[in-house]
Amino acid sequence: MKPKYLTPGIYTADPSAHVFNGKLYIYPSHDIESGIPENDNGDHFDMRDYHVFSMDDIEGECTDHGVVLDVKDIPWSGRQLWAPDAAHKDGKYYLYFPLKDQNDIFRIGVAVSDKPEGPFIPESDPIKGSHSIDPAVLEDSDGKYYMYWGGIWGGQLQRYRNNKAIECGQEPADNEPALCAKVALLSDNMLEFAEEPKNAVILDENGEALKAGDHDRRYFEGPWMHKYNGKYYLSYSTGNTHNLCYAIGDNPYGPFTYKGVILTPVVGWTTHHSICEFKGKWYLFYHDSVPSGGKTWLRSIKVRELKYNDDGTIISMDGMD
Ligand code: FUB
Repeated sequence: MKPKYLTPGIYTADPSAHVFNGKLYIYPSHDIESGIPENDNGDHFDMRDYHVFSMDDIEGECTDHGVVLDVKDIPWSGRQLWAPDAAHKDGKYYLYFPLKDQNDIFRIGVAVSDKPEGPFIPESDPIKGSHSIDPAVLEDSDGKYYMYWGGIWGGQLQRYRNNKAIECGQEPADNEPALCAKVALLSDNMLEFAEEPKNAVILDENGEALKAGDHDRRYFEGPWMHKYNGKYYLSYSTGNTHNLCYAIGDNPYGPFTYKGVILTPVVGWTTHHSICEFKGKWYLFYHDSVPSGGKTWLRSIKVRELKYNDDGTIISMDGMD
């Protein structure tokens, strides 16, 4: 299939795709023209609500289920609803979302619904111990759920070491190990971390942790975890070098060994994705800024097929296609 835009008429980004009850659901950010000038802090991404979309068939219509959560209904809200994800357990659906609190610190919140298409009712507080952005939840084959998250610069990950806020708030020096995506087991009720978050370490071909100066390969933001043939694929954006990359591990915590680029840069600064199997084929959901004429903060979600080589590596794709 050719890459296809999914939501004409509404700007959407950061698509998290899942199959629930045989149907494909997409949980994206909802981009708006905020009027805030572009900066490295991402202030121009001042999103205020979420819509959910669904598809019966990948070639068919993408239905907009309307606003499912509004920033004004979140008790602890400050500003900026960034990239969400969703999970299903025991008949309930959980929408996980990054949002700045009233002190302008990104936390991760959760909202609950009886239906995959929402609406979602937010919890009164963010997840205890959460920080930074871009939650992505894996439902593992053994019934455990793991959250992956974290984003550098505007996503504030550089302000923490070992889950504690630090004074300097910089990325490590170029020759030091890079910052990592975080991973934590979720509690049985899906509303908390069941453990202290750990680093999802990415190793190079020599078994060394990727260095902070390795901007073409190091983790920046937008993690996604999927399983293929029993292996754990951690995929992510390299941020300022704009690649979507991946690394493979043997368990949900890693370490993960760097394997390559899934998608070369798209039009627009950010690149953010999810990977989902639907009706026997694998798909990459992502976004670019082509329909808005290149405006970084007005993105549009897309889908294209993703294919593996026989050895389990992913066939790299051109973001400009
Ligand atoms: O959409 C706002 C932010 O831009 C996301 O949280 C990042 O992953 C990047 O796509």
